[in-house]
Order: sequence, then structure tokens, then C-alpha cells
Amino acid sequence: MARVITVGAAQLGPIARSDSRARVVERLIAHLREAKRMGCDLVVFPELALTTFFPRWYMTDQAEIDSFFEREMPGPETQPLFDEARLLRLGFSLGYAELTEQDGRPARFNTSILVDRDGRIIGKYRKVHLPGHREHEPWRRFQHLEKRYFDVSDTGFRVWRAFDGILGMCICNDRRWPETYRVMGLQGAEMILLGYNTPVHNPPAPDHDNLSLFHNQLVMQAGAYQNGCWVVGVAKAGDEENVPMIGGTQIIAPSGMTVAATRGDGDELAVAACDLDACASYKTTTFNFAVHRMPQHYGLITERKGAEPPP
Ligand code: CDT
Repeated sequence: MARVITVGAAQLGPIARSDSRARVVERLIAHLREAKRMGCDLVVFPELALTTFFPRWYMTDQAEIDSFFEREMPGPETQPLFDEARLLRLGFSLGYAELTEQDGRPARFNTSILVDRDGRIIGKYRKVHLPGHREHEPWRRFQHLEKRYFDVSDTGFRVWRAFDGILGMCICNDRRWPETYRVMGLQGAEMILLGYNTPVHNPPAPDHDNLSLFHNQLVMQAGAYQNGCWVVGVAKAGDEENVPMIGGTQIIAPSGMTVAATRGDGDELAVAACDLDACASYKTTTFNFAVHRMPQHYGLITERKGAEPPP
């Protein structure tokens, strides 16, 4: 029997700094209901989907910083999301800022979870590639302080057997790194779920600004094709607190072709029926890792010096 997951890529428009969790959760629930009407099995929400993208501000008051973090999942404000998803028999993945305790000390992660149709958390990923900077850089029009507010992942890139397939997760900047997809590809990933918050303007490299949507497309399509898997990329988009963020939410097939995409920068659902068996056509031919991948030879090339001819 074909293994088809109908996926809803649930793009969010801007979230204001003053928006309550309850208000945001209402928007997520509206997405779930629409996804159910569209026949979805699984809904993918963006990175840090419960709040505004707070690393754009330099803050020193730890209580203020921690107000953007979740101490439990589900907690009182997110429980309605889990309840509604269970009622609708929908799975979902959700990005949020996680505050936990490790060895008696607080630890803070940029996290994404995978929830099954029974409302159980079956997978958790903590972001590996934290972009931006650690200290206040007043010359920037806005900050990108992920290195200040988050600890680096202690989960690495994993996959989970779920929804009749092999699913992995990564978060935003991770999507720009080929290793992200390949580490999951080597574990047999058939679908990679990822959310992002990407400002159009990149202060250290403004010459990239008009390529921001192209780069988004480029990395996700390459990741899908080179690993023979589906990629579901979901934006928090639009003008958030005077910072324009890219949209470009899309569902990409193992061929590298985009099969569904949002059109605007607001709350919008892109839906596709994703046949997981379509991965095999790539995983057993061009990207049959066991047959064609040559890791034992890659080192020889990097060890070669200058223009020396190969031995
Ligand atoms: N959230 C996140 O990781 N955003 C980064 C912006 C970095 S500036 C290029 C991203 O890679 O999209």
C-alpha cells in the first residue's frame, strides 16, 4: 500500500512582541482546522512559533528573556493546541524556545518537537547551527542574538519512525548546511520538517538581501534531491516589528521540485500529498549511498597540496 502523508505547511505571518501565547495558539488552532478540512495528516509550524523572533533584541534582564521560553510542553497555554490536534487526529511539529534544567543549571534551546495523532511528543530536536552573534552590536538595525540566548544542541540530527515513514527535523539556519540533510539522509530520512525565521536583510552581508528567497529555495531543493527525501520548509513571514521576514514556505519532493507553496506573507497553509515511496527512486539509483558514495576517498582530495598532480 502506498505510504502517502498529506502535509500542511502552516506559514505564520508576523507575531507582535505584545501578542499573548493564547492569541498565537488560536492562530495555530485555526491552521489545524483548515488542515483537517484539506485532508492533512501532519501540520508543520515554523521555528519559535509561539512568540515574536525575540533574538532581534539585546536584553540583559534574564526574567524578560525567559518570558519568551516555555518551561513545560505542553504547558497551560499550549495544552489547547495539543487537545485540538488530538481531537482532529492530526500530528504536528512545532518550534519553540525551551527552558529546562541540566545538571542543576538552566539550559535554553531553540527546539522543535514532533507530536503524533494521539497528542504524544514522539521526537525532540534542539538546534545545532545557531547563527548571529553573542554580544550587542549597535551598528546593526536589528540584532540576531541566537548565540547569546540559546545553548547549542545536545540532540544532534536524528530521525524517527512515525507516520508510516522515517522523519527528521532541523531548524532554520540548519537548512543552509549540507551536513544537516546528509546526516539525516544517512539514517534513511524520507521527510525533513523545518521551520524558519529569516529576515530579508542580513546586516553583515547586505549584498545577499535580494537573494534571500533564492538561497532559501536553493538549499532546501538541493537537500531534498541529494538525499532523496521530502523537505517541508515553513516560514514565519512578513513585517514583524519593523523587520521584513521572507516567506517562501514550500513542500519539496525527492526530485527537488517544489510541489506546493504559499503565495503571501501572512498565515497561510500549503498542502501536498507526499508519497514516501517516491524517495526510493532516488535512494536506490543516483543517491544509493551504499553503492555510489565514496567517503573513503574524499580525504585524498583535501590532502592534496596546491597544484600538485594526483598520485
Ligand atoms: N533563525 C535563523 O536561523 N535565521 C537565520 C538568519 C541568519 S542571517 C542569514 C537563517 O539562516 O535564516
